[in-house]
Amino acid sequence: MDVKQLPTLAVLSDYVTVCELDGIKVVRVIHPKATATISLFGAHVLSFQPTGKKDTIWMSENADFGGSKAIRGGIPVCWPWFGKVAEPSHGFARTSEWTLNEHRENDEGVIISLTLQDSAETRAIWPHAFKAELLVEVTDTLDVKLVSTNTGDTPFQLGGALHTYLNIGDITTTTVSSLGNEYIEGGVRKPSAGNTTFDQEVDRIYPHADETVVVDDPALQRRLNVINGGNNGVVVWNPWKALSISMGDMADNSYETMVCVESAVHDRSVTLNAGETHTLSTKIVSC
Ligand code: TA6
Repeated sequence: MDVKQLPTLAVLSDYVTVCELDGIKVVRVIHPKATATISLFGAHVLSFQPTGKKDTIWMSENADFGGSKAIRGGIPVCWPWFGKVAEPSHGFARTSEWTLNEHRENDEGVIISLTLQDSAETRAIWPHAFKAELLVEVTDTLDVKLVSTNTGDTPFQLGGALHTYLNIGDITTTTVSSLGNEYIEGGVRKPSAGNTTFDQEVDRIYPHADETVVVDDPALQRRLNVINGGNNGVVVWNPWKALSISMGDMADNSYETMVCVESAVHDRSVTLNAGETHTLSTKIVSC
């Protein structure tokens, strides 16, 4: 996506504008350190490119930006749960309209804050009072923090994921490592050597991954360090060929250039008492 070509709706500062992309509003950051776009629909980071380097984030060429369906690619905010444990799958945050709360900037970069609060619509799906804030720091690295607060007076259980789609040169030569000695696949725990390569669909939760997970991508001649916090697992996903073909919003061969490395609370195991806050984070460093 050429972010510079998107039609401008409002200029907020030297580095930040609001633009239009099909049916959605997008915060666009063009800063000497990096460019990025973040959709208000879903608080979804759509793109991030450090200056002089290749795109860090993968976006499907067939992604739907109509504003009713979750966007394929970028960093979907799966919240307040991860996966299919309830409806909708991966929670309602990624298909909700968020509010642009604040933007701050200096020579080092830009911070964008987006918020979502409970409403009649969210309470019909999940009967809790909350505030969620997504803080996106755009500098020569991308730092995303999802801050969840219980604004009600009864506890709730929380899960979720920052479901990052990383842009890679070739899945068949990519290695993801520092993943710990075990993974969960289809509900079954299996031993792990701590790294994985790809020659078929991979959809795994690594509950003992290191804080920094490493993605080696010889085809693009780079390494991505993914530094996670507030999580109890790292999800690694590549849909491979058959699943890509079955998904209308992915091109048939697009699995070849993406891998998801997700900072996740995979099992709704965070208890948030009244007034408490939890932060889930991921930071991506391109080396
Ligand atoms: O994070 C991996 C996963 O949960 C997979 O099981 C796969 O279905 C993927 O997310 C995408 O989910 P989505 O609902 O966006 O199609």
